[in-house]
Amino acid sequence: MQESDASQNISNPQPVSRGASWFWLTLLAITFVSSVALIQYKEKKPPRKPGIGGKGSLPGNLQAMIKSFSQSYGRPHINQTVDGNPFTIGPEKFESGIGTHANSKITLSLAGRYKRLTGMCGVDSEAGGKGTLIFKIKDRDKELFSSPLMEKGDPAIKFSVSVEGRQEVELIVEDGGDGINFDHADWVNLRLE
Ligand SMILES: [Ca+2]
Repeated sequence: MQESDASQNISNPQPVSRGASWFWLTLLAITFVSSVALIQYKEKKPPRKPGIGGKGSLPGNLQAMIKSFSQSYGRPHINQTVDGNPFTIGPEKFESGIGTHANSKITLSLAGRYKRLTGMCGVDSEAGGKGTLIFKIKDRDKELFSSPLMEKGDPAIKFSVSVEGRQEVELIVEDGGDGINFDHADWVNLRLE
C-alpha cells in the first residue's frame, strides 16, 4: 500500500508543483520590483552642493541651483535654520526655505531660464539675543532687492524680483552694521517662475 501511494504521488505531481512555482515566482518578482523601487528612491535624493545641510528639497529643485555659498557662521541648511530648527520669523512658522547666517552670500545659477524670483525673508527667532540684518538680492553690482534693517521679532518681508535673462543672482545677508551676533537669517517660500 505504501509503495502504491508513493508511486501515485510521484506520477502526478504537477498540480502541487505548478502552484508552488507560481508562488515562488510571484514572490521573487515582488522582491525584485521592491528592490529596484528602493534603489531608485535612494538615488532620487535631492541634488545639493556638498557642505549644505538640512533636509528634503525646495520647489523646482532650487537647492540644486546653489552654485556657491559663504557665511560667517555655520553653513546653509535646506528647509531648516542655520542651527537645524524649523523656521520662525516674527509670529510665523515656515517649512520651506534656506537657513543661513550673516554675513552670507548664496549664488544661484539660473542660466537665463527664469523670469521672477519670489519669497520672504527675516530674522529667525531661534537665537538667544537680538539679531539685526539686511537682506539683499543682487546680480553682481546690480541690486534687485534690499530690505530695511530687520530685527528679531519682525514679521517676514515679501519680495518679488525680475530675474529675466539673468545667469546668476546672489542672496546676500549683511549684519546690519552691528556685527554678526545672533544674526540667524532665513530665506523662505522661495519660488522661481
Ligand atoms: Ca547684526
